[in-house]
Amino acid sequence: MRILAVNDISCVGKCSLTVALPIISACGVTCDILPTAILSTHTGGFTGYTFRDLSEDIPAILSHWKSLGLKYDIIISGYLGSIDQIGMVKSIKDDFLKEGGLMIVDPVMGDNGKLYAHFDDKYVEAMKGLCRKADILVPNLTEACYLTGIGYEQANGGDYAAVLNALKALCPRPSVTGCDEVKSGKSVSTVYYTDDSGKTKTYSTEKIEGAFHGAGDVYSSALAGALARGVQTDKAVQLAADFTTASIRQTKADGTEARYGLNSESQMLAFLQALDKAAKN
Ligand code: PXL
Repeated sequence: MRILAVNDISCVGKCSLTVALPIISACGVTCDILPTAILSTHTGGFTGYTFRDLSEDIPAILSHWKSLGLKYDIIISGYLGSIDQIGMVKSIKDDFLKEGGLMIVDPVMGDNGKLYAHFDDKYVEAMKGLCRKADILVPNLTEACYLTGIGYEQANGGDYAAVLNALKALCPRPSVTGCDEVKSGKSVSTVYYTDDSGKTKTYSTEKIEGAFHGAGDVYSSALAGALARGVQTDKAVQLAADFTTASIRQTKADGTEARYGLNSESQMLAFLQALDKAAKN
């Protein structure tokens, strides 16, 4: 099994490739990387960060890879620095995904109802085009709202199944993470997802108060690693959600500033043991 992770390198503030590479590799799966940009920190909660867009390097990297005949079982895309890069990822799927392979798109654009710095409505429109090429879509609630045109205030605490259904216009197997079941009075955070037969399902974990940066990256990386190990979607979602929640709990217990990312390292062994039990290969 070979995965390609297309995402940025934020040198500090664990997210993107500094999360995807260790988690996917620890799952026992080869993880090649295509960095989209290099930043001194990610853009959420820091000011004065550096940002080097790597778009100019990507065509030469890809043509070298073509000469090597590289093909991937899974391609997972995350933070893309520009609309041009969205176009590049679409052709990366066409050129490098094996027949029958999985394209996982994490449409990284925002959180807590707002777009991240550098993104606007034009970017959202372009991202919809990439989502149409995804086999599996893993937005958080904010991103799902931007992709469907459903207002965040309306969706938050409301009918999450409706948001998931609206995403099906873009991709056959969408999911939505970070759905807080506030109105039902339960203190849980739920993933709404589509199982292998196309049915809508949910999986809930303890809701831990606070906004934790990089949680989406931990979730999507663990999900990709578990799917690569042959785990069915239901179990892969559970493993990824449990690992993410355990990492958030650890971060809160450590008192680490949320912008520095999740302390998932100490939760990795338990995740891998659970994965090993569930995995077929
Ligand atoms: O984790 C999402 C993310 C990834 N990469 C960069 C970001 C963010 C969120 O702010 O800024 C560069």
